[in-house]
Amino acid sequence: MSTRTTRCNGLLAILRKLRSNPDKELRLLLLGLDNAGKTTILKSLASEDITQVTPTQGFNIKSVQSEGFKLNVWDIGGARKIRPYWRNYFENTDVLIYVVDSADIKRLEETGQELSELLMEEKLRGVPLLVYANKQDLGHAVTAAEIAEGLGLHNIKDRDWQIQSCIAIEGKGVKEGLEWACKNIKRK
Ligand code: G3D
Ligand code: MG
Repeated sequence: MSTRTTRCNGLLAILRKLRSNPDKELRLLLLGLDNAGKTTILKSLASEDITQVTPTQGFNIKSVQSEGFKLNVWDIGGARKIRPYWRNYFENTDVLIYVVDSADIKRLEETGQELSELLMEEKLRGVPLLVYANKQDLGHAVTAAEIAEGLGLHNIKDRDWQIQSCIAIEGKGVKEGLEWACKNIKRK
């Protein structure tokens, strides 16, 4: 367990070091379909560093706070009627992190549809997009390039985007994605 903790703390430390403006809180949205791997990524980021996790009642939105950071996490897909509520969490987002289960080809179209709807949100306009092609350890996973193709990422012209393959359960690739994210946060 202790090696895991060390690595985890390392990730937050990287974020702290890389953010362009130490005085400004960094706001990240961590989204994707259920089962994509968001909670696993969140855990590897945060470990015991997290000061506050607030589940928002009825909406399953988790707000996680750590020194200088705020992460909002929820499962997208389904429950159309609660969607307007999400917009409250879009404000001032620095990076949108979108997690895809690369081994779940059946839901690739669904996750792509959800992503394109997010990208049309006015409040998320121009916000850099990091896509994690997660679960690369699974034999039937498709590559990050195939995920990018399936999601139509190459058609995105209104923001910076990046696809990063990762294995969240092993912590592989997570850091590389965050490094990209930090470099691409816009100074406001
Ligand atoms: P979510 O928060 O997006 O819904 P979770 O997703 O983080 O809860 O992960 C869903 C399941 O996928 C979990 O399995 C988790 O262990 C698994 N998972 C996450 N990342 C990876 C990965 O990189 N590789 C593999 N093989 N599995 C992964 P359980 O069985 O706990 O539901
Ligand atoms: Mg979860």
